[in-house]
Amino acid sequence: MVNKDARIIVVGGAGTMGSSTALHLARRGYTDVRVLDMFQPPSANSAGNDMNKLISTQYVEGIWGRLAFETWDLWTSDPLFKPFLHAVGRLDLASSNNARETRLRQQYELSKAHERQHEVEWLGHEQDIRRKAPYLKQADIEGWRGLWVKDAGWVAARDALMAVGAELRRLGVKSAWGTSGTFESLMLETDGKTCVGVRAIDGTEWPADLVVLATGAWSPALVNLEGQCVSKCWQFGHIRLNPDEVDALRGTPTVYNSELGFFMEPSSDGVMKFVNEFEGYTNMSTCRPFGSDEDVKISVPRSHALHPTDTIPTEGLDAIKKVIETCLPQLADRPVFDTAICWCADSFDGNWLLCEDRRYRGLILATGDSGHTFKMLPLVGKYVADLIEGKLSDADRELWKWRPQARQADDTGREGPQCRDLNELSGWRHDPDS
Ligand code: FAD
Ligand code: FSA
Repeated sequence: MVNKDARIIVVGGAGTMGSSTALHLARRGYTDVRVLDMFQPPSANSAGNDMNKLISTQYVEGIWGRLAFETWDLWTSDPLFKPFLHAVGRLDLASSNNARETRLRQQYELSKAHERQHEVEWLGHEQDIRRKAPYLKQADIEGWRGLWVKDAGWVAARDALMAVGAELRRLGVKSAWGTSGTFESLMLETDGKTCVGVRAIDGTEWPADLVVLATGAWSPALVNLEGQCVSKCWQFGHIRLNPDEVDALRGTPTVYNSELGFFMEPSSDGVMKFVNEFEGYTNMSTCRPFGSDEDVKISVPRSHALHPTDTIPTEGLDAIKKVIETCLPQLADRPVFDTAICWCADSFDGNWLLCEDRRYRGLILATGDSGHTFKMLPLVGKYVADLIEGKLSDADRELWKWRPQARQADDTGREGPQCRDLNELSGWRHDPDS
């Protein structure tokens, strides 16, 4: 059991899992919590630093089904999070009669039967889709089918991260940003097995009784995770709408198609984000994570915040334009601006790596992803705090355990073939000196 006055450091504490962890710890009365991060909230390096993110409760089955309802309940009730939820519903669509459609149909059947989820509708014909979503009247959706779910929508992601950061300050959580907040290594006891703090890249030492590593896509490059997570990136871009176009899309359900991409209504000042869906890219590089006694070649994030002249691969830009052309052809002539790459640390099975590190006593890992942890912002820290307090259920502990042996399972929880490397692609890298 950890005492309430234990010194707890959360590395990555201005990101999604880290700020949620610090929030839950502070709310439970821990008095000496400090967040470290390269950037202050909303961290410019966080995958969550984005105008909006999808949220949905349609998964129903398994762990993500349970978590989706739990997090929905927090977004709809917790005064800290409520202002950032836009419960506009979701259209989850498949372009053709394939496995994806079968899965959506299963989700529909399961949802109808679920005690919590009756407000779903099967849209078995493109006319059903257009009736539900008149804003898709010009869309090229012949043969599309899918699901409408009411308890879904989007969250104002960057604003929510910022609000959590402000709440952490109000609750007395300490912080360090910039070079003194940037993790370089763990500090270990002479036994080499007990973690006693964190050393930052400027040499600052932060002694701690407990360290939580919640560094998202950077985690595998910082601490040797023995291949359990792979950093991968996705991309997005924006277009500008006039006030009439904004009005026409206001409050409309989010649109998602796993073979194409997704979008949400524009902001009130006319900025609309589009994301293409695909299997992600790696950025293979040489590095030496803490705990590794030799250099390793793994995927390492190259972030937009640290490389602001980078854009996105040409094929990615084309794929984003295809989402617009297909769904909202009347907007297809708009220039796509503010394109950026965004990084996640995918675990091989799509579940969190949320456990005590077996190698270093006093180190908790709160990382691993499957691309939908932003919607868990109000919730994920509860589970980290439960882990710290020894309250995690056996089933959850088993699901999120340290599990390098299971890497061969070959179940990424993702669709699509093996992903490609950014360095094979053109159009995105614009180093000022090249
Ligand atoms: P992050 O939020 O990225 O936090 C990691 C933190 O670690 C950052 O603040 C970073 O600055 C910090 N850090 C890194 N290195 C160091 C260091 N050396 N020292 C100190 N701090 C460090 N999820 C959804 O739920 N819905 C969506 O619609 C959705 N859309 C997405 C779209 C895109 C294009 C992408 C890329 C992701 C999307 N996601 C979505 C996924 C979601 O953003 C991630 O699952 C989530 O943000 C991951 O949280 P995290 O805490 O693990 O990482
Ligand atoms: O339904 C969702 O919440 C989609 S999350 C969005 C997403 O694009 C992933 O689908 C993608 O694979 C990647 O992780 C980026 O985020």
